[in-house]
Amino acid sequence: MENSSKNSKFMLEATKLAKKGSFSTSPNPNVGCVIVHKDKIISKGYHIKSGCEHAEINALKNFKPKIHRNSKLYVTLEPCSFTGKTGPCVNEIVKSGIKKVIIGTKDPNPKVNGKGISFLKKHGIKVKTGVLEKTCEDLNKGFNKRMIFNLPYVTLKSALSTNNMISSKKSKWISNAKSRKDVQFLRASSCGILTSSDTIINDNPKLNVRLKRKELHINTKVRQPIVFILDTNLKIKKNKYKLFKDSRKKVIFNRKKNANDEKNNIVYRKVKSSKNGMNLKEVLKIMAKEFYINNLLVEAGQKVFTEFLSKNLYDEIIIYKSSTVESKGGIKYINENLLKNNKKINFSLNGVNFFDKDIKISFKKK
Ligand code: AOF
Ligand code: ZN
Repeated sequence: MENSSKNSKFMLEATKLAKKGSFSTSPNPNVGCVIVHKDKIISKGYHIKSGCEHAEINALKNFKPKIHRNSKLYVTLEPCSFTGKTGPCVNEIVKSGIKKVIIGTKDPNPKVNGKGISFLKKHGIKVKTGVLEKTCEDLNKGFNKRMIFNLPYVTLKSALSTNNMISSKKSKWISNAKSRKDVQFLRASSCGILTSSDTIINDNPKLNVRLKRKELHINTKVRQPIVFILDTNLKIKKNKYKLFKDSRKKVIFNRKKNANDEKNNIVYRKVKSSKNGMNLKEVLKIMAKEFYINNLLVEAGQKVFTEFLSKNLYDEIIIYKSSTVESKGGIKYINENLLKNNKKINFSLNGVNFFDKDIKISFKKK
């Protein structure tokens, strides 16, 4: 096999390992690593959780004998070169005696961003970068967006009837049980969920992850996304809604006060507002800066959905389209009047899945 296809093959194994962290690593990135000797994988590692060891360190530790200098280390993300919650991986790689490191993509964290690569080279290690680069980059869309733009990666999710309505008079649900189970996985891979006071008042959602560890194939505790609520005038009466029955963190964006209700784990965060409401970009910036949100899932109604589209603040749209028709009293998922002459809206089809009679359609911003 040629060197380049060998490199891709081993990097692919490393990406599979990285994916195992998808439900637990945030705010850190998903990273996988394999160590190869004489074209065989001799050790594997991946990053599980912030504060725990990085992928490379796990792979180095998982191999007990002295590593041969001709072994190669494949890692999906540039090894780090600074001390955060853990020490710099580059030091351990140099100490291991390995002389060749193959990297998927550069770490966009300004504290690394090429410094890891330079350090390895300075210490006589041959470095190859850009192997399966796009796949490795896609492992960390949220982390990358936060590091580069100080904003979270935003996914808008909605369940629609055939005639594009989001509320149902007939039943509590528009989409079927399989689609709703899929949403559970979306929630499990999100660091935060954004909703509005109107959605809470109308639907009384739980917005939590109800999957078990086994279903997510993880050994760590199931992560519950932080709930962010847009409640401009603080109109929600908390004791009325299911969401406030659990103890996970909630952040209420509003235009009246900054406060910390420690007993109930609620943060009130005042946001710049105009007569049109709170500044959504500001809301996203706060999420990234103060709450380290990489991936944000938006589960709200027409007003919020339309606002994200019109302000061009989304990255992905996921629609679960059911076969039901809402004839009376439904609400359209977007306000078309507000989007009519908006030239910024430009997305392309990203994928389609079927859940019995429901269709999941995802779009990406172009
Ligand atoms: C790696 N391998 O597996 C990961 C890396 O606070 P710390 O010490 O965990 O450092 C977090 C930063 O390290 C994170 O922001 C990112 O730049 C890098 N993550 N690096 O070499 C890994 N998870
Ligand atoms: Zn590291």
